[in-house]
Amino acid sequence: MLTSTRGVITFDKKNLDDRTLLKLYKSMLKPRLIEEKMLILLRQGKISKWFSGIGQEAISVGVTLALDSEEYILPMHRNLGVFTSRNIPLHRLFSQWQGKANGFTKGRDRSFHFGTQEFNIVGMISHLGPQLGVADGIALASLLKNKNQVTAVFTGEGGTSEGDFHEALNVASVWQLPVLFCVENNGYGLSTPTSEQYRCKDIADRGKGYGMESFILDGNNVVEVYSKIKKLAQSIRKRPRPILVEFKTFRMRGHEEASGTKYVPKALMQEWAKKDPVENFQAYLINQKILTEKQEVAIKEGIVHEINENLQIAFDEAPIEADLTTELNDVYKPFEYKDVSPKPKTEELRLIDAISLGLKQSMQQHKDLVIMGQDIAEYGGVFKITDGFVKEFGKERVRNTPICESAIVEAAMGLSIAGIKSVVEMQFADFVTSGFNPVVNYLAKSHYRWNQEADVVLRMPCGGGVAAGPFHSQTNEAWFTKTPGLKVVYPAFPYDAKGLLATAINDPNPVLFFEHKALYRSIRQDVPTDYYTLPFGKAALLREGNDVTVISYGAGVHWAMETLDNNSDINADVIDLRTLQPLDTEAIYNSVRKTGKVIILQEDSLFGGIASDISALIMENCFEHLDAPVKRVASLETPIPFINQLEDQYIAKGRFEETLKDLLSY
Ligand SMILES: Cc1ncc(C[n+]2csc(CCOP(=O)(O)OP(=O)(O)O)c2C)c(N)n1
Ligand SMILES: [Mg+2]
Repeated sequence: MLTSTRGVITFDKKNLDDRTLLKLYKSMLKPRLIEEKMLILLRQGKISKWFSGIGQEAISVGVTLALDSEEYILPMHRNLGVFTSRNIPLHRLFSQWQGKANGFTKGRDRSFHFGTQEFNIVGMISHLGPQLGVADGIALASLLKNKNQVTAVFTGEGGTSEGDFHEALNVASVWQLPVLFCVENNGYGLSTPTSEQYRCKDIADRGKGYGMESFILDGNNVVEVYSKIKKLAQSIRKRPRPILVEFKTFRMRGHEEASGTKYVPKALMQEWAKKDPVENFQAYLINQKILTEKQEVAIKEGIVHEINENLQIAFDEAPIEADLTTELNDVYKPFEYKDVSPKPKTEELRLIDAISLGLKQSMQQHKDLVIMGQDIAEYGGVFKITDGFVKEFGKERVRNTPICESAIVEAAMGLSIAGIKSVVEMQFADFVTSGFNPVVNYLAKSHYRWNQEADVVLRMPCGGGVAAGPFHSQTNEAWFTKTPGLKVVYPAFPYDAKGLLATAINDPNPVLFFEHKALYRSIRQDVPTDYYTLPFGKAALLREGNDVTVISYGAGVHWAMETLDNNSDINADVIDLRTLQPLDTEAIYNSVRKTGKVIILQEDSLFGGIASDISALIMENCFEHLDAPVKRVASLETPIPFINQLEDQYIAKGRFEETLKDLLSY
């Protein structure tokens, strides 16, 4: 109902000209009218779900128009106005919501869960908070490339309770990143009112708590939003730093349309209805004679026409056909492996030195590669892998991080969005749990969802045998091998580690690179001194024999070799997998078809580990060649204990020899 001429919001247009004011108005009207149409289509069963931003348009529109179009915006589910203000052709939005090919996700993700580099928009994932850290990464890229750009990221007040919010604010503040944190406080998070969400007066206060400036704006006043954000953005471009803005507003409809608003007090709804951002601004423009009733009708008709025309295009578009090859091919970004052969000159290196040298040479190869991690700069990392790196590459590229695993993984994603490769050192692989969500949901799914690579390597110092207890000894590769979209590398030797790390960094996909702590200083090998690469998905056949196939990776490879050294009568093929995803199934099958017996040795506890999947694959693909059941040897189904005698009992190593002999006597 856009006919009222009396408003309750006071607009102070300051030096804004009429053209700008009209643009603000039209830009708010468009998402409003699209939404009104969507509500009709929803009732007709033509779209499946709708998250309404009615009543909050001034925020999306004001912020978007205040920024330059090359500046990234990371919107939420109520920010249709961000998309329309960036002038995305409407039929593409409609196709997106109908799961069609002209959308942005090939039908793979719904509603506003998409990004588009073409329009510098990075949409949310359902988990709400992660994009706050992603914004940090994009802003860091802006800083490193001296672009003087602002990155704006949105969250609801509900999302501010998530750890991601706090980590992202902290990192942005410590690193003085040019991020505009936009909190839309609309009174509710699903059915939860603010009184049950947080206990400070204003969320803006939280910005202060993290050492950044913060402001409170009337989120229903588009002139206030636009003018203030424009000023803040200019200021941030000049002097990069994060700023938090809390927009006071209200959610006028249900969380999503099906869930209703029964729990919202009527009086509150009525009070906020009077503050409708579109109606109030329209009344103001008409009162000020900036907009005539006739113009208003024409503007509205124009937008309705555009909506209908574009809807028709989207409805006419053929539905997506499920194509298996396309689906499987899009999980990873295609990567053309470039072989750099090792040169003859070698030096004897421990595993730790090989990784350190490999990382250093990749820093030299990729001039903008950034590494991030706790204590990795001057201190050199807890294992000293990055010792001396700051001196050679500087603190901009070798970044100490606060203890914020989530935000740092997210920041790495943001760097990738902005075209910068990164390596993140988990201090211990165990601590990846604190950044688990962005790894398995953001990095892993990004290319499949919207064609955006996550060019990130996570270094994972892992493994037992070091008497370090349940939280410094785990080997948690199975959490990641089961997640499509991630690659998993697990070398057992210095030579492999160096070449595979180079490839992991060259590969634009997210790679988890496992480094066994017990091997760091115990395994030595002659390693080519210069830079070289090794391919993923190629296992190493370490020994050849016809009695049995032994399959392992990481420390397990060394346990198996030791056992075979002590049993020279056993002739075994020994396969070191080297990478678990991709997995060299050909090497496995070829060997099993030859020997007919196979034992898989894994350091992790048994159930759900990769040994189980390898066993299943062998059963399915080599059944006729098997002379005995496939054997798995793994650690106990307990957490990994601290004291040596318990750890020795826990670890698979002690059970390998006996099981191998059982198998051979089958
Ligand atoms: C990690 C996570 N927990 C819960 C949800 C379910 N959920 C989706 S939106 C939402 C409410 C969000 O509230 P707020 O951040 O205030 O945004 P608003 O919907 O009010 O715009 C909830 C609980 C989710 N998507 N992700
Ligand atoms: Mg909310």
